[in-house]
Amino acid sequence: MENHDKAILAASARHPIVPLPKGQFYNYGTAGFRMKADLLEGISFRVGLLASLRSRKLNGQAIGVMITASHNPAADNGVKIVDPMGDMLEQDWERYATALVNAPSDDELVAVYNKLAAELKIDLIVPAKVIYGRDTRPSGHTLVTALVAGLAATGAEHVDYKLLTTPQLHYLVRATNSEGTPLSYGKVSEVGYYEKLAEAFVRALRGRRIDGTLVVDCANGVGGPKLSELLKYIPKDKVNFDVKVVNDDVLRPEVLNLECGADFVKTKQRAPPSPKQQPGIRCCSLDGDADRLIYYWIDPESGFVMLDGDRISSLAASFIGDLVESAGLKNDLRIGVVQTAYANGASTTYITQHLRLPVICTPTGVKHLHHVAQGFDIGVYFEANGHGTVLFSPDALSAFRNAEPQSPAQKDALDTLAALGDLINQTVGDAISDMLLVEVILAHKNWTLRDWAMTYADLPNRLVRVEVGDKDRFRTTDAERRLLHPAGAQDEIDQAVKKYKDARAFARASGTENACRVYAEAATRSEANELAERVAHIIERYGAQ
Ligand code: G16
Repeated sequence: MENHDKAILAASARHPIVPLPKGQFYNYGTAGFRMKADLLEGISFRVGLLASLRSRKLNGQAIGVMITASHNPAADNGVKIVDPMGDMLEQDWERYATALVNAPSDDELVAVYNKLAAELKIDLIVPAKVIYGRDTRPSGHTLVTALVAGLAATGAEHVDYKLLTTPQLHYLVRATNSEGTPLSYGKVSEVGYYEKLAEAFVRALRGRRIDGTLVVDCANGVGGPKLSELLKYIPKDKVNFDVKVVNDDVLRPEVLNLECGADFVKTKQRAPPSPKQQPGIRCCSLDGDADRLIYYWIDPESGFVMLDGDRISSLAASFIGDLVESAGLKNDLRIGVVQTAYANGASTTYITQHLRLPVICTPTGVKHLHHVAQGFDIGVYFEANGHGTVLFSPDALSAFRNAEPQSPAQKDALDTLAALGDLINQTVGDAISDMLLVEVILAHKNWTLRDWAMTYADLPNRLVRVEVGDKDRFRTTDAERRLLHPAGAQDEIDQAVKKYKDARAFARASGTENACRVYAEAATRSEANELAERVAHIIERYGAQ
């Protein structure tokens, strides 16, 4: 067995872990390790050790590491691991990551590393390969240096893809591991990603026109330059795609996600103040690492109107459901929708009663939704915050390609479905790919955003962030819809909800910030606001105990 002990000890001393107060631990959460960037150097080093182990355990398949804090403020950063098919790290391994990162000294770190290798029967001689990228946060440089030190100490081959959106890294991991196989996911390069999306976009449009200008707010994050790059690959002679990229300043780190981006739009329920948009213009916002997408426009009569992840989900499910029917595959393929507790009740009713599709609710975090969506032939999953995608099973993809069309209409539907299979990122929610999908659907339906918004009326809702001493005291059950701890809090929430018509509320600990989140919906806006405030006070009170 190869011994990495000396190299790990030496490198760990250069990238030490910051000790936490007694009784507190680092935790591999919803989106990996995410916190203030100055706590992350030692963690990034240790994630390098874990990624090497994971690659070796999987016979040298490439593992991805993404350095990003996505929608969080500029001072935060994060490190998360991507599995070989481009999906999130297998859940069991989150525990191993947590164990390595919390080892209290360099010696104990080496002991945990060797213990994991022995317990998991990992041959440390097998080659390991890790590929990585980062968003535009300046702290990313230090974290990459620490990560590389961890990879070098364990003798892992590593490839630096530099600045990437999170979904681009997921794409590259899958492309790397499928290269040269019949299931090749695309060329192993950033250019390969653009070429694949641009080609599938043209094919999916099938000559339809895209109306008007689309303004894309890029949260001053990595999505800005990457979207501008993608647009170069969309042939102007074939597609009239008029995109105005805004909030794409990646030179001033402090403006990242500041008063712009998908999280701002969703939580504040208003358009970014800058640049000011003209009424009627079709707009959308990405988040800091371009994995979330929210559409909106300023209506001359009703003001700001938002089309969030639930809307994208129901739009995609209805369009793909119709295509499957036209393609004559309705009885062969099971379509389902996956949501979280944040899904607007009106969207769930629309999907189950109008589209007549099954809906499954999971805890927050795309890793949960992704897993459940894989149980369908066509699994549509989106969080209300705009994070999601559509997964096609191998059977579905082969049916799109190989079914014998009985009419030109069937052929058209099959060809469109096959194009969607390439357009939609199959590894993870991808704001840029999802945006192209929405544009394709609107063009096919010849719809404006107003037509899209008319499909159902959202229940008024409100999201509130509540600062608490220790968010981990708040534990939930029933897909995060009910609090188990602290005792008594859920009873008080139930009492508050009873006071309002058609109301629902829940509270949960954030997986990405040290805070709790409260969601409330009710028959009117003022009632939704009032209920959210009441529940927030309950949480504040229990949080202070
Ligand atoms: C991450 C996850 C999302 C999840 C979000 C929840 O988003 O990838 O699936 O919805 O965290 O955050 P919280 O637990 O704080 O409510 P992102 O875009 O920040 O990576």
